[in-house]
Amino acid sequence: MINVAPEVAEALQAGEAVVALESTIVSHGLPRPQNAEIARQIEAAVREGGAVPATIALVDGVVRVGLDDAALEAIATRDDVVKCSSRDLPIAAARGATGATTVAATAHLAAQAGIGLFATGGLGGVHREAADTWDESADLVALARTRICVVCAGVKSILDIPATLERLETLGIGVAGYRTEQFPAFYLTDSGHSLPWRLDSPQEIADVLAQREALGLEGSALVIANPLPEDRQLDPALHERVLSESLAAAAAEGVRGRDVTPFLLGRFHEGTAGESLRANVELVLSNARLAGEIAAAEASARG
Ligand code: PSU
Ligand code: MN
Repeated sequence: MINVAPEVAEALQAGEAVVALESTIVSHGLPRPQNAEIARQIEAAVREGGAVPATIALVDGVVRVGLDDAALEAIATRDDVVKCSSRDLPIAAARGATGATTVAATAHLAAQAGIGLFATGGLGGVHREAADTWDESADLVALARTRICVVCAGVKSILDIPATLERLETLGIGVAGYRTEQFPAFYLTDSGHSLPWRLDSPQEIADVLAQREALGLEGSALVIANPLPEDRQLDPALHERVLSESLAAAAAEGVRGRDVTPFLLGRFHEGTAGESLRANVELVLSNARLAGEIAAAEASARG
């Protein structure tokens, strides 16, 4: 039921480096019409890192691991693309729907296909009103039970970051900063929260992944938090202003469930005159390249 693109299947067969990419960021996280071109740039960044990209999505009811140009274009432009978390996949597939996969769904499908590395922008997590709404992303529980290493710029700054860090700890999900002790906040370099571990090279991360297998802990994810350099982050004052306006708008309009994250990201793209988009693209490209490098380091260790 999972259709793996020939280039991806060959690389996996040969033990070569492969990196999974999610598609919700393309369909719901990035504005049109730039999203299709950015999706291609993300794939190119994985190749620069030394790996084969495998963007994952549901196309007309079939899970595709590795998209051709037509499928990527469909995800970026079609109006009937459903945001699919893990729980949505069987229903959407049975209906023949076209769906974009979130971090939760992509991590699951990547692991099913035998892919160990995954790059995205920012993970989902605990929302700021979670004490009242119980809104916590399914990304967290999915990562607690999936053999994957995900490279991201932390969790989205629209979230309750300290609560999310606590949940990552409770769920047994490893978190390490890449060349930093500070947890990034997506658009921002530093969330103000420190991390228990720092890793400084793709090789060091590959060593950790080998130990995860050796210790029988491969059933859970390792999160590599890769921040934007400080001079490339979104201006923190602008961030603060747009964030409070966006949260107020979401509350006023009664936005709920899976619409919350796309709504807030969309407000950012509109409210920062392109600055949040610039930062978002830069951080995703950086994560994709690093994930490619880690996958390549793992592949060369396999021989
Ligand atoms: N990171 C981005 N852009 C996005 C997302 C993450 O840079 O659009 C998406 C991911 O697919 C993530 C989802 O899994 O948002 C989280 O949504 P929710 O909070 O509804 O679980
Ligand atoms: Mn939610």
